[in-house]
Amino acid sequence: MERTLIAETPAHAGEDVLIRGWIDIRRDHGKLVFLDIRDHSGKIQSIVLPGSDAIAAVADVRGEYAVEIEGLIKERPEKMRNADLPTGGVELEVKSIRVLGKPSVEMPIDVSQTDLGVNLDTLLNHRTLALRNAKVRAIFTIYSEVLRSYDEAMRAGGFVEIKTPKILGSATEGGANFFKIKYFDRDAFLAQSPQFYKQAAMSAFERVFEVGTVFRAEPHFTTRHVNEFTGLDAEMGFIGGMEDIMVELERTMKHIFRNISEACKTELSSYGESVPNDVAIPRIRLSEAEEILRAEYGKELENHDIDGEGEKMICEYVKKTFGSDLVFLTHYPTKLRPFYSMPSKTDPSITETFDLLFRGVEIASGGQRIHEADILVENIRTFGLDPEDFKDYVDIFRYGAPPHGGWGLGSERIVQKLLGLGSIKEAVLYPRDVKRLTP
Ligand code: AMO
Repeated sequence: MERTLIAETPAHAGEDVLIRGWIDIRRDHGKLVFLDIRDHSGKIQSIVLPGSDAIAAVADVRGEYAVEIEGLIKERPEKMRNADLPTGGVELEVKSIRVLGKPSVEMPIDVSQTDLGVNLDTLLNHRTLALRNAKVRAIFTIYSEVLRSYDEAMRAGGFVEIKTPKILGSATEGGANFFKIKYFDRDAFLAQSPQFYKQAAMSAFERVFEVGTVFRAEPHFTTRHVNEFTGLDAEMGFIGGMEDIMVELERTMKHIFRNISEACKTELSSYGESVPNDVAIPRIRLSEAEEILRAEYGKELENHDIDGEGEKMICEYVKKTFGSDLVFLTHYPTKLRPFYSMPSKTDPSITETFDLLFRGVEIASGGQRIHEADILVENIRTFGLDPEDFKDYVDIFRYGAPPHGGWGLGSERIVQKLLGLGSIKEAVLYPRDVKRLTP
């Protein structure tokens, strides 16, 4: 017999089917045995009757056994239907059951509970097993939809997908948060972003995007940093200014949220969350935000830089003033941005750059880049760096590059804030932090 997916069982009422899946929960009611079975498509209740041939085989079957079952799909009486399950109108009367794989150890956590109720360390130590829990799995169903929707939005906008090297001869984003690795007989660096390569690709394809691993040697423990994450990057040429980039990023975010609200209703509701509403994302200059923080919250910024607390406050202000869960902060000081950022024409002490904040946390940063080689070289020097170290990068702009810019968007932070997760690590399948390299 061919396998029937559990989601398709309602269409097979009155028929014998073969299903494969895990035992979600076993319940014994007198001589009756109830087994909830789940596969990748859904969940169904099955029943083993006392006189059936399967009753002996089911004797030692427990939760998380992988099984194959043949049985009869029966319509359930109206008053016994389970409205919470798409398959709640039917049940499977088990005729035979075969164990395909069984746990050989005591289960360290009970994944059948609605909420696992374990701390972050326990959750991550038992990550593979924890992923069998429906609520934990929901995070990654949504994550998968983020990736699919990003891809879809980018292609619809004429962006070409690229993959750029992650082993580099020099660090890209500057600062100290790079990983140095041994590369045969010399040193190499793990990519802190696809920045230089996406700009190089832009100079040929005009519009490119990348979904790629980003490595950051963040030595601290925070709720929003990991040492390895997946960046959703984009770069676009022939822009009139950074507004064009923000328009594109706003379009992309709205596409992602719209898809999630349609495709992931169950997952969102298991966290009691919904996607942001569709209002236009406000744009506020960082200098204005600084004023707002001072006036509304009595908060002073150090070096005109906004910290985590300031980001939370400004998001709260934007929510109550404009009804938006997202906000663009624009025109960051030159000193706070990488050397490739385009200085503003009217005031070179600020840049044509922005951050996108979502429910209190920065999820993206981007902006316009310097596209003239000589000005770039000068800026590299101003930043106290050696232009020789950036020769290949600067050369991109010696062959005629248009005004351009793009963004880097943190995929895991989108999901973290969307579901209100306490830590970004809950939204990373196997997170890496200072202490964690396993599982
Ligand atoms: P930036 O360094 O701001 O910009 O990174 C872009 C986005 O990546 C995410 N992010 C992180 N997520 C998890 N853990 C981390 N340690 C971490 N660090 C950053 C954030 C952030 O907004 N080249 C520029 C982008 C550009 O201008 O195109 C860059 O890398 O969501």
